[in-house]
Parts: sequence; structure tokens; C-alpha cells
Amino acid sequence: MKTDWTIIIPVFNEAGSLERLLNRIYELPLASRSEVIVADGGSTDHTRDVFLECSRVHPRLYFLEAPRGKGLAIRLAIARAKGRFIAYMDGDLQYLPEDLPKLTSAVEHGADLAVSRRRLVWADDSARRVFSKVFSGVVSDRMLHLGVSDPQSGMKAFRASLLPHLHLTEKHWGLDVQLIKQAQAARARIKEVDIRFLPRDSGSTKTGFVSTSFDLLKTAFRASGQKTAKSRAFSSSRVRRRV
Ligand SMILES: Nc1nc2c(ncn2[C@@H]2O[C@H](COP(=O)(O)OP(=O)(O)OP(=O)(O)O)[C@@H](O)[C@H]2O)c(=O)[nH]1
Ligand SMILES: [Mg+2]
Repeated sequence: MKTDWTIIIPVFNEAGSLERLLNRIYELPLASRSEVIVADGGSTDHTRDVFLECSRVHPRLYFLEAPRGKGLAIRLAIARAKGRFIAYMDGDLQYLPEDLPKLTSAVEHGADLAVSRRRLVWADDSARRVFSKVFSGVVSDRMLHLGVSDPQSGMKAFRASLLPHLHLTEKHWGLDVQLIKQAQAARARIKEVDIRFLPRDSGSTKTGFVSTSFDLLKTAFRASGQKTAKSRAFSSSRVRRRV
């Protein structure tokens, strides 16, 4: 069986959603040519037991033990990915597995990186959501010129051939911004894809308003400082296209 895709699910205490999420991923036609890595940041609930149950019925499903940090867990999973293409999505079922093929198809049809753009299916006017909008508008756009409208969205897909052009170092919430910034510097073709976004129906949030904001701003400052050097480093080497 060929492994076109590596699908990475970062989780920390997501026992309430993991089984439902994996069952739905494995119903996708995409699953027959994918491996799935559950990248766990040291869950203290029954996430691991849920994974073990699921691994009895689903093939090519792997567990990765990572230190704390969503970004770090994704990076460690990327390092062991066998797929020609890589996707990641949150494990709390706020993103619909059925929307994943929209991103994978964008990549298989020529994009180097597909970035999802959340369309809320409920009215969320929480302080965190408002901050997220401000962050996207001001920092991502004005400061980093990312050119995407929802950089923090937790579902992305890209070609593994992009990886030699990247140097991902973020451990927490800044990984998404770093990925986009570095892909942009590598002249990657970035495509935005609309997806649905639901409220959490189990578990609890791992983001704190202050800590997440601080983490993202640190990333933004680091990324804006790296901008010139990165652009120069990649200017002579275009991303290899495999389409
Ligand atoms: N491996 C790993 N995964 C994490 C860590 N922190 C969060 N996650 C996972 O990353 C994903 C996003 O975290 P969430 O807490 O849902 O963040 P959010 O979606 O911005 O917040 P909510 O809207 O409240 O759910 C979820 O699948 C989490 O389980 C971590 O330290 N390590
Ligand atoms: Mg969430």
C-alpha cells in the first residue's frame, strides 16, 4: 500500500473526541493511501487508551509521544512522516475530517501549501476569537505580510518536498505562522481553502488568552526579523514541483 499522505493529529487530553475523529478519518477514501500519526503531548486522561482501541481496527495508525507543545509535537511527527504529502489537523473535532480532502486535493492539484480558512458555523464573539481576528489582521498581515486570512487555523496540508526549504523551530502556537512565513519565502504556491469550524463538544481548551497571545507575538517578532535572511536564502532555489 502506498503512503501518499501522512495525517498528523496533535492531541493533549482529547479522549472525548479522538475515537470519533479517527473513525471519520478512516472513512475517507484518502485513508487507504495514508498513515495517521497521533502526536500526543503527554496526555493525562485516557487519550492513549482510546488510541490503543482504535489501532486495533485502523491500519497504519501510529502514536508519537512528544513533550508538551503543539508545535513541537507536529514537528516531531513531520520528522517521521513517510508520506509525499503531509497534513495536520486538531484532535478536538472542531474541524471536520470531511473537509480534509479539500486541502489534500488542493495540494495534489498544484499547491505547495494549503491553508484552511475557518467559516464559523456558530456565533463566537469570545475575547479569544476577537483577538485572533486582530492578530490575523494586524500582525500577520501588516507585520508579516503573510497574505492569508486565517493563519492560525489548525488544518493545513503541504508537500513534503517543501521541507528542505523550511527550518521549523516553534514549539507552541507559533508553528502555523512560521510555516506560512517560510513557505512564502520559499516562493511556495499557497492556496486558501474554506472549511467549516465547530465549537468544541468535549474536553477543554489548551489555549490561554495571555500565554497564546504572547507566544504568537514572539513568533511574529522572530519571523519578521528572519524575513530578509530567509528571502535571500531561498531566492535562488525554487521549490521543486512534483505535479
Ligand atoms: N501534542 C500536543 N497537542 C496539543 C497541545 N496543546 C494542545 N494540543 C492539541 O492541539 C489542538 C488545538 O488545541 P485547542 O486547545 O483545541 O486550541 P483551540 O482550538 O485554539 O482552542 P478551543 O477553541 O478552545 O478548542 C488540539 O487537538 C489539542 O489537543 C500540546 O501541548 N501538545
Ligand atoms: Mg480546539
